[in-house]
Amino acid sequence: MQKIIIDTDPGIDDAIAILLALSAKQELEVLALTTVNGNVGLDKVTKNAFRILEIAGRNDIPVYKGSAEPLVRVHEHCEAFHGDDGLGNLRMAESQRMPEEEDAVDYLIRKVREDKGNITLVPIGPLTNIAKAIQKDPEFIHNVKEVVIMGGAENGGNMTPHAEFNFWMDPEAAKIVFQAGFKKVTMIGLDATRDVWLNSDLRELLWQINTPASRFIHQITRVYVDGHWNYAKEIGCELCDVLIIAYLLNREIVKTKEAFVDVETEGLCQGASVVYPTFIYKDKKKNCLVATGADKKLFFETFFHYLFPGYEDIVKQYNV
Ligand SMILES: [Ca+2]
Repeated sequence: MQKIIIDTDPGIDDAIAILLALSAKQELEVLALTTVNGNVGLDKVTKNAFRILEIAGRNDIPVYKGSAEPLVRVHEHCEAFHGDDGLGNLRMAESQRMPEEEDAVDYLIRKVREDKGNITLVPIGPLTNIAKAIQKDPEFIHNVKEVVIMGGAENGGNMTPHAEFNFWMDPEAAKIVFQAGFKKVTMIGLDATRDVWLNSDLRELLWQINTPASRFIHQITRVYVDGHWNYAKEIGCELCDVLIIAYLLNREIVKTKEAFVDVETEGLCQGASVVYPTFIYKDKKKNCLVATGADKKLFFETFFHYLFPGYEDIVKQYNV
């Protein structure tokens, strides 16, 4: 059993990632969700965290509210991709639950100290909360077991030609995380998430499976598919954050290489992750594993196996 804290900005792909994590009851213990400004503002993402937990029937999981702004900059959000509410504009009823009183950064620091070396951090939004925890507690990096990040890209961004959204939102925070010295960091960025594409057949399958979770995923991805079409004239959508959870469930899904990663914070390439493969740049000391690609078939088999058991075999019939 892996103990994880998901640091998240839900977000359509965040929502699906959280549902997948909660469906793997034997493999993942989700200790809490910590929220961060990202796809939409902090109040919206925090409300969305509760909505997702409601859908999953997991109102026992605490939600800690984190950073409302990046460390040093101000950015616009991503409503064009995720809807005005950040969750596909379904006009769902709001949960009556409230976030815990403790701030997300203080919670992260406290929780990993109490359970030293046993907790994996799973940031699937901008890295603001994690960077603040590093700055606030010198022991923090030593208490964390592992950090598995959705963000960055070795080859090509999605906000600019070089920057991926989460790193672009808060490049200073991303830089701090890579320089911090965690025992184990894995950066799963666009080089791998591009491989996990929800096509029209699979999305239709979710509708036909007809459970609250499958219909929810079908419905929230409507706006997301529209965003991909408007942006790049592509049909379907990329399940970025979901790949990170799938990787925790089966490490074979993502191919990685050892690298030294730094993050550009200024100029034309701000928010870009600069990846030095250590087998080429021998003077650079490895500070993470970088994902180079994903096994799409294995990803979707894992996705359906946990979330919608019995349907993983049907996936094989469709041209994933
Ligand atoms: Ca996210």
